[in-house]
Amino acid sequence: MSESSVRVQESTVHVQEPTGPESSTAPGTVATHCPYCALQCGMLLSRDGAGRVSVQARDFPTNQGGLCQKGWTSADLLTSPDRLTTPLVRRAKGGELEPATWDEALERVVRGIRDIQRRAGRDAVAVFGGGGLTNEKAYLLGKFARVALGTAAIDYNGRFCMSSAAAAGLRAFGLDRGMPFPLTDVAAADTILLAGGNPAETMPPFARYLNEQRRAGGDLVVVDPRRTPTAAQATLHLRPVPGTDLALANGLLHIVVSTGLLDETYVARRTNGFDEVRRAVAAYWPERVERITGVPVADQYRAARLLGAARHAVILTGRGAEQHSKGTDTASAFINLALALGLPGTPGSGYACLTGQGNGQGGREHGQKADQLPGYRRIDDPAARRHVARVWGVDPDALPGAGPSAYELLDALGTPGGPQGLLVLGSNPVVSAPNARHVERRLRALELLVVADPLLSETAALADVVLPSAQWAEEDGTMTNLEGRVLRRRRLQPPPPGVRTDLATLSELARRLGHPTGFPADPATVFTELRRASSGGAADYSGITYDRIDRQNGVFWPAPAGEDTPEGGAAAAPGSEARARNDVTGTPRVFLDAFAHPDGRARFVVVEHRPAAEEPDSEHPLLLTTGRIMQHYQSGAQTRRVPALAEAAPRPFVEVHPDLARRLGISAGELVRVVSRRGSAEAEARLTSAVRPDTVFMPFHWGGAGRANSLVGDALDPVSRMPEFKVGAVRLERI
Ligand SMILES: Nc1nc2c(c(=O)[nH]1)N[C@H]1C(S)=C(S)[C@@H](COP(=O)(O)OP(=O)(O)OC[C@H]3O[C@@H](n4cnc5c(=O)[nH]c(N)nc54)[C@H](O)[C@@H]3O)O[C@H]1N2
Ligand SMILES: Nc1nc2c(c(=O)[nH]1)N[C@H]1C(S)=C(S)[C@@H](COP(=O)(O)OP(=O)(O)OC[C@H]3O[C@@H](n4cnc5c(=O)[nH]c(N)nc54)[C@H](O)[C@@H]3O)O[C@H]1N2
Ligand code: SF4
Ligand SMILES: [Mo]
Repeated sequence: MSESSVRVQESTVHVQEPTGPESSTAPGTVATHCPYCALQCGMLLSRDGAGRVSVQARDFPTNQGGLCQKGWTSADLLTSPDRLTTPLVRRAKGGELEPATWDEALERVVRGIRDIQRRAGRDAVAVFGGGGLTNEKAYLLGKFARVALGTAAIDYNGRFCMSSAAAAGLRAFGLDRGMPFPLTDVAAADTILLAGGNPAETMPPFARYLNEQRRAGGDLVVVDPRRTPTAAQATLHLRPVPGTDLALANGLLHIVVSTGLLDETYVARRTNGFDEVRRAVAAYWPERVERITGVPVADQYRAARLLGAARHAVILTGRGAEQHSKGTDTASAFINLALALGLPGTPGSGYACLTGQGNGQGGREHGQKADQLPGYRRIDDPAARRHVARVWGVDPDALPGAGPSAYELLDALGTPGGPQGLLVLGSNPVVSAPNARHVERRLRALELLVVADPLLSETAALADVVLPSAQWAEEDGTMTNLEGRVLRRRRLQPPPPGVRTDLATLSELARRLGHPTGFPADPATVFTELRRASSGGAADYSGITYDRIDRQNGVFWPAPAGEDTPEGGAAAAPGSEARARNDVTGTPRVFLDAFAHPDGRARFVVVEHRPAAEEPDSEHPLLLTTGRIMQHYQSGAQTRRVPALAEAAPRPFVEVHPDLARRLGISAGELVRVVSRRGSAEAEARLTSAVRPDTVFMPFHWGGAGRANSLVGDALDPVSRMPEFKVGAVRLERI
């Protein structure tokens, strides 16, 4: 790794001399992956004689020997004094959580479930999962809900993450693999347009690829209202008003058409529906787009030219473009632009969404989403129900239908007719859900809240029963990273006494609910069943085995059975050119020959700009946007407990432009109150010209008084049901 390639994040990426292949790992050492984000950086975990666990970077294709600070401090949580080592039970409503035996805790859960379901029906018990769970856990959780509980009410935090891009990908391509090509293609592109992503902080080792790309003469266009560390490295930084990316993307497409940059051959050969889109974007002339977005006309032309002139170009979206009440349409607008330029399915080019959670991709494929069955099958598809019911040994008619989406599920908790019991596994919605004060009230209204977590998260603290879960270094399984590459998570050591793996917990709960078989606790057994259940589905894992993953540095889905050999080829189009260009690792590149719609073509979708659900007014004159900082992960339940990270980023803050601060009399470091129509949050004012003077930015990693989600509203995207995390109206008050 040369010195300049770590320039952006010298302080944030820790590059080590890469270690050799995992076959050379010493006893007490395992080759695994980081527990946090979707980059799933390769790491070696070693335990010394005193039981201390150390982390070493491993040379894996996605991280090339780099880890961010979260990765290299990840083992600290294994021995954290905050770790739960015994179940906790609240024996009286309003009482305290007290230590209990597993038997007492599980009996309480089972009795609670039975009481509620007897009285209020099966759907009165709900499940809330997480995109950080292994494929095995996500699969078993979905089966547990549909078979052991028989409830339709299951959804997960991925709904808050990439659901808009997934919905847009499905409608355009007929398939949602967030990144339909390997990450290395991004680094090799002549031009990259990145809308609403800040990988310098959210995926630092990947941001090094972007540096390499520019060193090699490539161009990077970043679309972000803030001048982030990523934007600071861009050839061109477009700073739209939050919530206006759709208009910007339509405007870029307008320029592509008007300046002859359209790839007419590709559009004719590989797509449908362009004429309608061409007519629609005619209304997005550059001056109008400048009025809506604030992006100067000249910059719009420059961005379109950089994309249009590139031999290989990649368009990427992150949460900044997607987490809106028009997030699906916004992702569609960027996909339209990519299609007009002939990028998707062209080797070296493409459109991708940067999936965020550790198993954000796999987590959405195996059935913890309200409308899905394993293999990315639709729960309302009779053939899918028959297939999965056969694997599960149940009657297809006994499988519930689609349930409510994440926020709608949380919103209904404890209401008449809504769920009275909830099992949470792998999420901390008290901090991370929108309209969080309301969600907290709904959670408190439940008759039975059960949370399985390694730590007493803010959500676990409200529970009636808390079940201590094993951590990543204490379990085996698979994760599917942002590229659609299925990886092995390997166990270094058993969980501490008193702690169980989530699979063991689900297995035992199912047994006590009357299902002595069908819920194995062993990950390899679960994976074997998952392969069968996914077989023939869009996300086909049937040809993936733990061994094959080991041999091939991961396997990209789809990977149908019959190709389970090192010589096995791509699945997308057997015998085709695509097969030859893909290789032994499953299907690194989908869409090379055909898209997944029945006619093999991609679809343009007409999308129109519309205002955010909430616009500034005289009482709430500022825009609020929310997101992440490098040191903390998500709700912060984990990273706030890692000493080095807590020290580096100890408290909530709000970024305020110095001009705005001057106007309001706010000085640097002062505690201020941010007020929205839902409530308020207190945070330290951080003065920086990186934010627009009309916008403030808050990270969402803290609960309590500094909780950003106390401010966020309940507007949802009509297609994906994604909340509007990225734009709202607020005012600032001095305290
Ligand atoms: N350090 C860290 N890394 C993480 C995570 C974490 O919590 N912490 N979480 C992981 C997960 S689950 C995810 S989903 C990813 C998310 O990764 P990113 O998408 O990179 O993260 P965000 O900070 O949510 O949003 C990115 C940018 O969107 C910008 N933005 C805000 N509003 C708008 C808008 O209207 N338009 C545009 N174009 N941009 C806007 C923000 O200024 C921000 O810089 O990160 C993953 N990696
Ligand atoms: N305002 C605002 N809000 C947002 C966002 C935003 O940009 N702005 N981003 C949204 C996005 S993209 C996401 S992905 C969500 C994420 O939000 P959350 O779902 O709250 O994410 P985490 O903090 O990762 O929660 C994981 C919880 O599960 C526990 N856990 C970790 N691993 C395991 C495991 O293997 N088993 C079990 N049982 N528990 C485990 C952790 O200790 C933690 O308590 O937040 C969303 N909320
Ligand atoms: S970039 Fe993501 S996967 Fe890599 S070390 Fe950091 S948190 Fe872990
Ligand atoms: Mo996410």
